[in-house]
Amino acid sequence: MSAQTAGADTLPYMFDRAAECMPRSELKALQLSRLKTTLDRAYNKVPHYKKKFDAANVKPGDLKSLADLARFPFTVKTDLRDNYPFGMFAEPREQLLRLHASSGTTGKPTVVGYTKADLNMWADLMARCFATMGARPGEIVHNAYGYGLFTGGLGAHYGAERLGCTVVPISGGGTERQVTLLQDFGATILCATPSYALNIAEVAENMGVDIRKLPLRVGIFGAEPWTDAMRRDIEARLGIEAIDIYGLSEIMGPGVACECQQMKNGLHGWEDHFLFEVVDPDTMQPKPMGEAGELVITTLTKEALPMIRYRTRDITRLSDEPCACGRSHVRILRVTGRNDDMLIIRGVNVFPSQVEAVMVGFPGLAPHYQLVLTREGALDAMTVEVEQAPDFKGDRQRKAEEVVHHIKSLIGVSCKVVLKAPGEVPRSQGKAVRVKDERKKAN
Ligand code: DLL
Repeated sequence: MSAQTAGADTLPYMFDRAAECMPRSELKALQLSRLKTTLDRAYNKVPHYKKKFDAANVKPGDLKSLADLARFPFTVKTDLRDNYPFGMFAEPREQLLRLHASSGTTGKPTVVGYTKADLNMWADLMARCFATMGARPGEIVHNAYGYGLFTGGLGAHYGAERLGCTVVPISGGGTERQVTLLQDFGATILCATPSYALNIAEVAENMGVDIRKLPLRVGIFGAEPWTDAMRRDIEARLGIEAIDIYGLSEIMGPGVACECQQMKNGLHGWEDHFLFEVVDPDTMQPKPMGEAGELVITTLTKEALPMIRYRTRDITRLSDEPCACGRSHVRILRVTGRNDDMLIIRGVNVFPSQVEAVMVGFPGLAPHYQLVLTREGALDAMTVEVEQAPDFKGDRQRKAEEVVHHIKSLIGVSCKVVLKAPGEVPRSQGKAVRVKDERKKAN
């Protein structure tokens, strides 16, 4: 594959125009043939899939159309845990060039593996994302995603190199040094979690560095849910354009989908390599295009770890409306949260991102917050701990009450709000911890 510049037409710069603008009928035909190969690979090479398909009484040969995929069983995170460490691999371990894993704080880690072809495909798709989000060959990419077992650091690293960028592999942490290197090297692209980007902005301010005056122009942010309110705040604080990128280790890592710089209105999901479905998480029935539900992804080209109908737990909607950027792939409309992150506060369902959307940008508040869960009798209660802005001079109690009313009127949930002094809410080095669960201690 090679990078292409815009021709006489008005299409933007793309890394792989033939794939990104493929007519939908061609995309569907490609998906069907790749899906057949993937189902064969899974059934014949992974005992877990053979057992699951046999139990559901389906064979790879039963797939005649894309709609037939609905007959095949789902795959869930515990399937990876139950087959720890290498039981889900469709290739002998000797054929794998790399392993990544989740942290495993709630049990055994989930392990994912890549063949040479898988790593190649990942680098190509990440290069495609970088170009889609506005990066160009020759730019300096400051990569503050964590390097290590987490897929963010190395995933972004090889994609940026593949596009022809100069990578600064700084990883997360050591924030003052990050600011110094942003000044000294003059990176134009920043890769980080949105919460860590805010941390960088704050440390720069404390160092007396006006980060908005640096050459930095685009931020490539993902790995955790974030809202448009947070986007506006980050853009103002860093003086950059903030763009959303999505991915998960079980499917590949970062680069499964990303926004285009032109529209920033939904993340193009690369349908030549993945098949996207949205299902009702209670009934597991497919949802029509445009309706919210759980995102389910099937890999179409992965060798080492084919994933059949993987339940991501991420809540989103799909859109097949054409995008003005010219790319033909379906869009994932922002991941608003995970269904396992949903809180039920005094009977009201609420996602942390809804609270974020209300608070970020609220006058007098800084964008640093945590939600503390406690038990009051039989019900869960929530205290929002949010920092006051450093220049806030008003009455803290009154400000807290204002926020309580605002949350109640916009999302219908009653909670307590505690205004914290600047610096009191822990800062993120990677994925932010938004919820502190103190319910178990109380029991
Ligand atoms: O977070 C991969 C990644 C790295 C994506 C860097 C983007 C940038 P995991 O650690 O396996 O992989 O976590 C995957 O993070 O299922 C979502 O719940 C969440 N997530 C990732 N990107 C976004 C996003 C990486 N843009 C889990 N918006 C996913 C909301 C996101 N949630």
